Amino acid sequence: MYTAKINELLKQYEAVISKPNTVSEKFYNGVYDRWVNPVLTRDHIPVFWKYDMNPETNPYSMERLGVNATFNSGAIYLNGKYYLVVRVEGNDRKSFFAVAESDNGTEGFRFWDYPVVLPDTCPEETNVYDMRLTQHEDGWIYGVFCSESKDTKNPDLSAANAAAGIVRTKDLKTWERLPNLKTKSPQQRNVLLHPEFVDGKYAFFTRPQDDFIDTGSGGGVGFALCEDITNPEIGDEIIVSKRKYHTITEAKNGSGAVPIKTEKGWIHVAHGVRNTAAGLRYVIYVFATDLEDPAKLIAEPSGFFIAPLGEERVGDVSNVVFTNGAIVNEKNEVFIYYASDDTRLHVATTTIDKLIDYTFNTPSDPLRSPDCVKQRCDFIAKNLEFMGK
Ligand code: BGC
Ligand code: BMA
Repeated sequence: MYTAKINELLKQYEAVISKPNTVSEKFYNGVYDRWVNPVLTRDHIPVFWKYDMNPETNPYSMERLGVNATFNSGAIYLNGKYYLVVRVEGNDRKSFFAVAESDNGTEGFRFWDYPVVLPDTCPEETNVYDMRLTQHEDGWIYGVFCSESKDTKNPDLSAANAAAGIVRTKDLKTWERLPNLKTKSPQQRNVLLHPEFVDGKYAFFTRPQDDFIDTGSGGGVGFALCEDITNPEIGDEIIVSKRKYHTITEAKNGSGAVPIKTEKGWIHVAHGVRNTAAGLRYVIYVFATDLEDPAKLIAEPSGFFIAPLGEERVGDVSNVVFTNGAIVNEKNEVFIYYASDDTRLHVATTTIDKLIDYTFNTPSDPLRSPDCVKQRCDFIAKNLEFMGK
């Protein structure tokens, strides 16, 4: 019924999906494990999304609608299964969302037959990406994502506007679209909904920015409350995790995964960006906020948590790791889904205990070389004493 080539592609696809994954032995830091294989690549895209399967209309077994990349994914754990809402990018550069499901979170991710079909409510919207999935205490699962539109007032062809799009669902199948979040800042990216009410209100972590690319006066990861989620609007944003000179967040930073609740505080796995002669370098960092006041910073370990390593360094947008999803299962195992280079998706695994230890016992950034040397010398001195030298 299929051509020999299509049969071969179907076999190759099954081989990719059923390939076992293992913890990498090349990498160790005691904080988290890296895994050998990416959990999702463009080879995980079903053959029938790309090829016309019918030999009569596709005698050459030719790809008709290619897929370029599978990356920045929202993540959620439901009924013992691991679900990702993946950013899939077609060869046409447009992104869309698709659900992939796995039994154990580190391998076997398989896309559902159809991508997510969002209600098409914004005629000017050109691209959507980077959904954060929040299991909210109001009973809904919210997806907050970047809704990108052409800036028609600016003659520059690349001028665009970024806003926070909001959808909600109960089953990842039927999605209700709410209006885009209204904020005082001209643009927004990397917005997510906090899982709990704060002072009886919905709470958003934001990333105010003056321009589409440059954050400008936007000082970092922001926070604001919202009265009505069906008519979502926020007032002034408090800056929770600041952008700082000569750190990993100098150019930009932004929320990543939905905050993880622990006995010591909310742990945020976010991203920081610095500029280099080779372009922007994106790394993942961690900070924590207060359980009572989720806008209050209580810990910020120095430096990056995950930086692009080895093969992760090269892709469509090289020197980038980015996260917008993590899962904690009932064994308190933590799965951090991070993409490299806007190309493929990986997983790093750790536990809540280790994440707490990392977050609260890693020293903070002294911000100046002389103070960093002092920090390291004190550290060495303690060790040498312990070592009896
Ligand atoms: C891309 C995003 C990118 C953003 C800012 C968008 O057009 O789709 O991946 O983060 O531009 O560079
Ligand atoms: C951004 C993000 C991501 C992307 C990154 C690197 O601003 O929102 O979509 O991974 O740039 O291109």
